[in-house]
Amino acid sequence: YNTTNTKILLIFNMSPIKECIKKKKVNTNPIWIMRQAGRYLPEFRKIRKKNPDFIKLCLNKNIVPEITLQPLRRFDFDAAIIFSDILMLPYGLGQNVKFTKGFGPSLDKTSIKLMKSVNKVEFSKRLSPVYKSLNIVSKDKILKNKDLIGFVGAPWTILVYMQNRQSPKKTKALNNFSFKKTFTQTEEIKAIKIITNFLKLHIKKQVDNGATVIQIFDSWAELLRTEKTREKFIYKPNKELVDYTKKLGVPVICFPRGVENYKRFCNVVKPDAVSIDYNVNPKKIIKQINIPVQGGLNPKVLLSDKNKIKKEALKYLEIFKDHPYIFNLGHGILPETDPEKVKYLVNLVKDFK
Ligand code: 1CP
Repeated sequence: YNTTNTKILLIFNMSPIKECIKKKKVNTNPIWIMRQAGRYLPEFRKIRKKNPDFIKLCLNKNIVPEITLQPLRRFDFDAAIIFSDILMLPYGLGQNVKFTKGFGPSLDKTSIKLMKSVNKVEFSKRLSPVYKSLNIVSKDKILKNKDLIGFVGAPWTILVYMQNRQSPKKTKALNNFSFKKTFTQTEEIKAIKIITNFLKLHIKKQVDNGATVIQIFDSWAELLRTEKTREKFIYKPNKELVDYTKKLGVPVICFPRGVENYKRFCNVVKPDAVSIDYNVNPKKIIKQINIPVQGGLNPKVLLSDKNKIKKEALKYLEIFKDHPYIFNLGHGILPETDPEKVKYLVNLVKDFK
């Protein structure tokens, strides 16, 4: 083969998600689901029961590849997402993280001094099992013509967990999210810089070990209520990571959950695709942005009957009929979801013409 032939072959073999993101192809209807490897699957719960320490589980390269592939053994998803967590970053930066049932994450106290004391070699070493797991998964035949998604939390969301040391859900008062501050304003800027640099390393390591798409989760973008603070903590840091990932030659999807201004986010950050949350009006967004869109369907819909699932899923498929669209939910799948309903949804999406 000469290089031209090889290139043709590569284009021919492009995965459905890449055809959508890179070639802006419509009606290929790729699908994967946020938190697709997790508690709604009995085969996951069985493993989880025997592995009470969640961080340790994420660092177990003998188990993580199998958990990552569990959903693909059941459903015709177009991607696997590495079983890990956005909070592996604070862990890599020396801040211990614990998960308790019914409470969620608890993080030890950190400081700029502690964060500065960790170098890249140490960080990579602490997280090396994650990269090893990606490497193992990337070689699995089940991923033929499918993607392997690596991910990170965005700097703002990571900063929130590092300072608040628990979920902002737990510190919510009178409908206003409040969160604890560990850092002064000057320190916050320093912390964001350190976090961003290590997120780049974390992205690079995931790509080097076989991730073919990167998703950036800014799950707590909604905590910032002014454009001025969003510029500083949401748009700018996301853009830096998007630019970096693009340079690595890998498509990057952003999920700025609850960001008020998706249009502005896309114009400034320019991700290859944007994942929308369930509060976004799909009809409106399609008029505002011209990049490929992912997601939107409320995860609660999967708790209802098949007729309702069909109606709601078709709504998204119809609206995005002429727009590059990756089917997904508007947030993570709920643990109480019946896997049969997921099967029903996947078949519905795949059969949609
Ligand atoms: O108790 C358990 O069994 C652990 C539950 C669990 C799971 C299955 C947690 C704890 N994390 C995960 C896996 C996970 N987390 C994945 C795996 C890949 C997949 O199948 O999708 C991913 C992508 C994440 C990302 C993640 N973790 C986010 C971003 C997405 C989102 O939900 O907005 C966030 C915010 C976290 C933090 C986190 N980890 C776990 C919990 C319960 C939480 C949320 C805490 C909170 O409410 O703030």
